[in-house]
Amino acid sequence: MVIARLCALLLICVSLCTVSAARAEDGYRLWLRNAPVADAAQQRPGQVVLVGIESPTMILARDELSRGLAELFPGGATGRTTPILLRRVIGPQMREGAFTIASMDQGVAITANSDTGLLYGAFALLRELGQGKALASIRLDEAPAYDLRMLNHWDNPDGHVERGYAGRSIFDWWHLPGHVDARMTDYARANASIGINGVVINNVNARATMLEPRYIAKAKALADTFRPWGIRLYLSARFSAPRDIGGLKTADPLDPAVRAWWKAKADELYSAIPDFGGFLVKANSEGQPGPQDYGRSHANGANMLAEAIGNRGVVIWRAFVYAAENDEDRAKQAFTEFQPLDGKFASNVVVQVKNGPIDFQPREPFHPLFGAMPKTRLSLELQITKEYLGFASHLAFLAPLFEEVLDADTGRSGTVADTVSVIAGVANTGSDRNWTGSHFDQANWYAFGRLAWNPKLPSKQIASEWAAQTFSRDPAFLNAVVPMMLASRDAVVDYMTPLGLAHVMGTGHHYGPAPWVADLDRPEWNPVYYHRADRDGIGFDRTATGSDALAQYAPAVAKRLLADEALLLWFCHVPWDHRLTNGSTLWEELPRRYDRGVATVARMGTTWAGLAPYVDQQRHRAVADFLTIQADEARWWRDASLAYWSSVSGRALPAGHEAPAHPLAWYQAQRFPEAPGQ
Ligand code: BDP
Repeated sequence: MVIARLCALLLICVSLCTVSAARAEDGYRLWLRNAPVADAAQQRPGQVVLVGIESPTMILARDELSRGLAELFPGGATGRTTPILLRRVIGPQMREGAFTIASMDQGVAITANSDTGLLYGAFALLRELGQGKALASIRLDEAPAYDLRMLNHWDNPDGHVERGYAGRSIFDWWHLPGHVDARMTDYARANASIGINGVVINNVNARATMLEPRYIAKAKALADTFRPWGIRLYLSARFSAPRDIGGLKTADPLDPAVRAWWKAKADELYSAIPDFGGFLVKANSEGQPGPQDYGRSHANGANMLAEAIGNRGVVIWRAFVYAAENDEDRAKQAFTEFQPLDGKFASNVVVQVKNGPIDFQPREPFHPLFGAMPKTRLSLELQITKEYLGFASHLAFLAPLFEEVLDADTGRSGTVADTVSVIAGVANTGSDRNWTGSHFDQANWYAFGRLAWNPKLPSKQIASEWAAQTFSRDPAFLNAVVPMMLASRDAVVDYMTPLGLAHVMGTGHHYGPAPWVADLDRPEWNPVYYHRADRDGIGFDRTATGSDALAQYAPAVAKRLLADEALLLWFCHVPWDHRLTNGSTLWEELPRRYDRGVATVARMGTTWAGLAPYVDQQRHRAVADFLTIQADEARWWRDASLAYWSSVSGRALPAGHEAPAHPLAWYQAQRFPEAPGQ
């Protein structure tokens, strides 16, 4: 009887354990799962030994490594083991964060001349082992390509995340600073594991509240948590803060009282957060206040803040500007405004430029400012959150998009990657258990960090690293999932904005197709502004016969861009019968592209279904559900777009393409006031 009871108890325990093991695979651990390495023949890592003076960061590196190794090799360090040395050396000048990993007589040594170098080295070793590589074979010699690799959060103090598709803000503003959620440490750890070393914690559409003492105390609590992980905190600053919260009558950057106010504010910040990174500013853009409200230039505004910050940090000034009363092609305005200011910015100002000249579209040419401001430090701003690529439910691996812009030859001073000194990504994190709203969007956070560390990493390697650590390192799994990821962004381009189309998303929320919208106040808010489709043709003429935005690029580059059919309708207005290089007319090719996008998504669904044996049920199911949503929505995009192009061109769909499921009016009647992220 007693034995039977004991057995029953044991059974309950075992089943509880199994349930909790299954529950643990909810995505919270991101790519840091350290799933056990199967190969018992592997040389096992032994104890982790610190060589050098212990610092909080070095202790984190050691603990991280010890814990990670114990997870990867759960059998414990029995038999012959290899010690891991974390060696802090005084060595040749290396970029902060650089490290090497090599086998030595005493063991495998991670060597660096900075604390963060050791931390990054520790994570790198776990990353390599996590992909199933043998300890003895791991040799790395790495240095980050850029000093500043940062996330920009568009999080508001009320917890809402602008363009956030993963729940509420991860920052628990209300309970800070009294309570710092443990999640803040996990967040910092995840960032450190991929080399991110700066975070802007609030929205570029900033509230001045963030600069009030009450919020500075909250920011300080976060900065203290992030610091040992090598992460500095930055704030988005509202330009009118001296008026909004400072009691001044003006925010004119040349006014001595305004300058004194910012200087005092910077001092207040530095006394709370000694390593405060600096300000990020969106000025005179989309209704935000700025120096032009006082007839001053962007350089006047940026330099005033740069003076307040001094050599303690930087001012990151965004070039994302387009003005209400300006009828110049929106794609040209940032260049027109900023290029003449080259050489006029203080040395601690960084001008932050979005990857393309419009706004984070599925495909854009690179921004012409890259390479055109040689005397100014530039930051490349990428959007990790998928505002224009189907939110969290569409699987789109963004490394190929990021790679495309980083590798673009500016024709002036190398590639885009060569011309920038900072990389920033608009974060996709939120309060959802899996951090990013969908499991595959974790890959975009990961890819961003890896590319900011090394812009030359191929997308394929990044996909493989991520998938191996996040799901399974089985080659059969990787051989299927990596190509699926690599094709996913092009699929979105195909079913949303093929052949250079842009900004045809639903008004405000940017969810779903709405190329027909033509009734918004400002011309450039309307999709019709971007595609200019009518009975005769489609596309935005940005050649010399049109807005001549092409002339903002180096001549050889302009020629190349013009010849690129993937950007045809971005640069040219062409007749529907325009012949493409493959011999088809544009009208024949358009439906083919939409169909191709829809078909790729369907294949992704099939591929994923076949991968069930490699992935825990919970995550497999979640991804499968989203792929079904994506398949429906890809079809919706295709149908709505084709129905509309058909109506403006007055042409029937070419033979061989299925008719849209509904008449155009049905698509036009859809409303989504509750769509997230607005
Ligand atoms: C646009 C977003 C808007 C942002 C803006 C920006 O729709 O929410 O505030 O970019 O980058 O794409 O400032």
